[in-house]
Amino acid sequence: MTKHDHHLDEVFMQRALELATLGRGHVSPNPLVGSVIVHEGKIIGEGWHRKYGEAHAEVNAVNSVDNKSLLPESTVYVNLEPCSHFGKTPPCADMLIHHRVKKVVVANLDSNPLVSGEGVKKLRAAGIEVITGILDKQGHALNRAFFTVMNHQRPFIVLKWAETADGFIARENYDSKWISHALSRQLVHKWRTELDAILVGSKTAAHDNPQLNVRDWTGRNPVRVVIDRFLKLSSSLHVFDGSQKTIRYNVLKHEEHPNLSLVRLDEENFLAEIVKDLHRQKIQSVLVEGGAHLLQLFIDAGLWDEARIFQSPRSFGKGIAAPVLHGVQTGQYVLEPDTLRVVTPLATAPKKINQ
Ligand code: AOF
Ligand code: ZN
Repeated sequence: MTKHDHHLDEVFMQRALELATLGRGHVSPNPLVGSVIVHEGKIIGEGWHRKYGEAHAEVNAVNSVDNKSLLPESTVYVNLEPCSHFGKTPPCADMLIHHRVKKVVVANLDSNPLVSGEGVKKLRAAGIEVITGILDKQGHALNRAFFTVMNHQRPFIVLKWAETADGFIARENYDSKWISHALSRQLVHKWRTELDAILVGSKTAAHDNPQLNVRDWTGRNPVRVVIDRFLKLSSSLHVFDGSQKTIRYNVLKHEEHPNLSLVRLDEENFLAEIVKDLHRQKIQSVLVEGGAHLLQLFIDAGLWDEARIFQSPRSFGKGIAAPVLHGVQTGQYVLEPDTLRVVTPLATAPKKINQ
């Protein structure tokens, strides 16, 4: 392969990754997958996995090609290895073999144990040339929630908070309003449309009475998750209004109401039990929105994959200290007048919950 071919492979894979992002907020717990079909250097088809339970990316890309007789001379770019299993849909590898495509270029192997390498094997056995690893880092970053679930059997955990310039997350009376500014708050609403669940502790639920829904962006609401060990929170709080799916974790009882499940868990290792239960409920990603104590519990347990910290120019002088976290800063964004820092854990592998 020439340097020029390799560069073109990257260009088309970049497009496949771009298409994949269009599924964000609609395909969980499936991965984000995009596909581009190229004939003699020209894109003749594109597709992405649009909705959980519906067609996979490659199927949509092939269906978008007008002249199917070009497929045996075409290359299919797809950021995830074509599947080899019968799930909600038949195997994509079989479909590509059926159309006798010439070549398949993949970013990442699918770590779903039902697939893991079998898709590529199937294609090669049918005489189709397969290249893997093109833009694999970008592909892995895009699907980091999916890969976390597959490799660690737990959701991808994002911690989020806003702190003052002097390091406080709230005033002494727990008032945490007026730290971050409008643009930062709007971004949080976008994240709520992208992540499956949003989790808060009982103090935050009681003091802020948050709605934990999406208002300043367009998209679906996340599942609300509230920790309320002894069921002491008032049922009149916004989070229990039944307006969107909500889970209330406690140590006392199980109960089902429309849009509201009370889930009883063992008190021992409560946090790990919560994370395990979210995994059982097929929640692929969770945004932990506070408060300080709960965020620190997640940090101390090593149960986090990314922290998104807004730093405001405001100062409180005194109050409740922001969580303490050691990690690597992987991004910094200016959201006038705030700054957003993205931090990931120092350890390369996130901790796994003991089964
Ligand atoms: C692909 N292309 O676009 C996606 C794939 O239940 P199903 O049939 O939707 O299968 C889900 C699994 O298929 C998912 O866990 C992952 O392993 C793979 N996703 N594969 O070839 C796609 N979304
Ligand atoms: Zn598939």
